[in-house]
Amino acid sequence: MSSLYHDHIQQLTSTWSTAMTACGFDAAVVHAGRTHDYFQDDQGPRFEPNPNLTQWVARDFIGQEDCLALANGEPAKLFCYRPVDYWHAEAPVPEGLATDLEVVTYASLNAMHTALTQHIGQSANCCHISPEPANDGANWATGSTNPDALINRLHYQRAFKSDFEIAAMREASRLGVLGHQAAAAEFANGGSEFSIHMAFLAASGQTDLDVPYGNIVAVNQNASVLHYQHKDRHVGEPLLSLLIDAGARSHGYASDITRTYIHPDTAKLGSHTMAGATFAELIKRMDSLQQTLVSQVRSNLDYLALHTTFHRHLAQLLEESQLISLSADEIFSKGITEVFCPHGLGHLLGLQVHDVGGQQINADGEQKAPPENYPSLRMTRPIEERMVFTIEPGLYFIDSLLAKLKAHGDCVNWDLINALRPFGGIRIEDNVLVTESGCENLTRAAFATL
Ligand SMILES: [Mn+2]
Repeated sequence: MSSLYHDHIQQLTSTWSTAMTACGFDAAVVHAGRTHDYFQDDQGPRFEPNPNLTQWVARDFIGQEDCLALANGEPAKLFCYRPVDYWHAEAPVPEGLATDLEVVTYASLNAMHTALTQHIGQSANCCHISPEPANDGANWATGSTNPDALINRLHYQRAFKSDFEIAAMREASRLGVLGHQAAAAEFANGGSEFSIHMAFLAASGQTDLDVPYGNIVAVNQNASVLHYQHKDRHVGEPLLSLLIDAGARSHGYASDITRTYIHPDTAKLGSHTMAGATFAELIKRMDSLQQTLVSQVRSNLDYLALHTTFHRHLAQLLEESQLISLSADEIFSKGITEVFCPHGLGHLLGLQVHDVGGQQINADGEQKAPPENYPSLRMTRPIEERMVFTIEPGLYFIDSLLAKLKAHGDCVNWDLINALRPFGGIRIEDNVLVTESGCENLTRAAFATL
């Protein structure tokens, strides 16, 4: 990992230099940001450092507000604020890393800013990238703050992963899959959303503060809520289905994985047996549909085209499963598939779970909005080598959206839809790396080896 990290730093140095030069800067100060307490409280949310800094140095190592990096054409120099602190333990240096950056620690912010100011003094035009307002009183904060031209270039480049980043994302996938396997076993065992969540955390080696996004652990009809956030302590009766969307992190890089299961006992439940068999079949069909879409991923393909292909396949599934008694072409052209899946096919993945730049079509910052009928699509730019993104088709029975189908009259099989509502919905989500010849499915590779 350390030689990959070395190469990553070399590439990052070059990418940042090119971007800074293009925008007329010869240096940039990157600020981790600060923690902010809750209203009238001395407690606050977890500290989430500026990802522009995390790209240089592993998130666990930053660990602390107010760290800074100076990028000026050489490997960034890291200024670490490490006050004498008997309340907290010092952030650990991640194994095999942090040797390629010059790291200097300071016990006081004043001393750190003085040293930084001296370094900046050698630059003619320095900007800074910080989550904090420009006028926060820090004496290093001179020049432009978060200049659009530079941020656009950096965000655009973030989509192309270095070998180090890919290795980190493979590890994040492995950890996430360990969690998913334990969660599936806990569900089969009759666990509640809460105990499934805890099983995921334990097996993936994470606390609730480590996960890249809040776990979605949705049993039965809760799976119809796209970002369902609760963790019910009670076991739903009867236990029918589980949709779990949960990931892990390695060196700050995320995995984002979703699986849907039917409970093995559903077949024994008189009233839900028929619908259970149909739902199990729909899961199988969605899983194979998802793999068909992944197999089409290659550079130069438009992600929007793949999203549209998904809706065509979904229309076919709605016809063949007799949920809608129209031809697949009619289902597609009437926009009926959007009722069953209102979210986009996927998004860029990296330091942030919905990583930046998905709708940015060039380094200058030009944006491509999603089409009107797919407003939630986060990824509109063409697919290119070294991108990592998700492919996550869904099929849900969402009451508020199903109500729109009333306008379509007789073609809707309400008996079947009503029987399937208690199962919530289906989402199958993998993380895909675009390669020279096609793509590599990081998630399925991890499932296959564990
Ligand atoms: Mn996702």
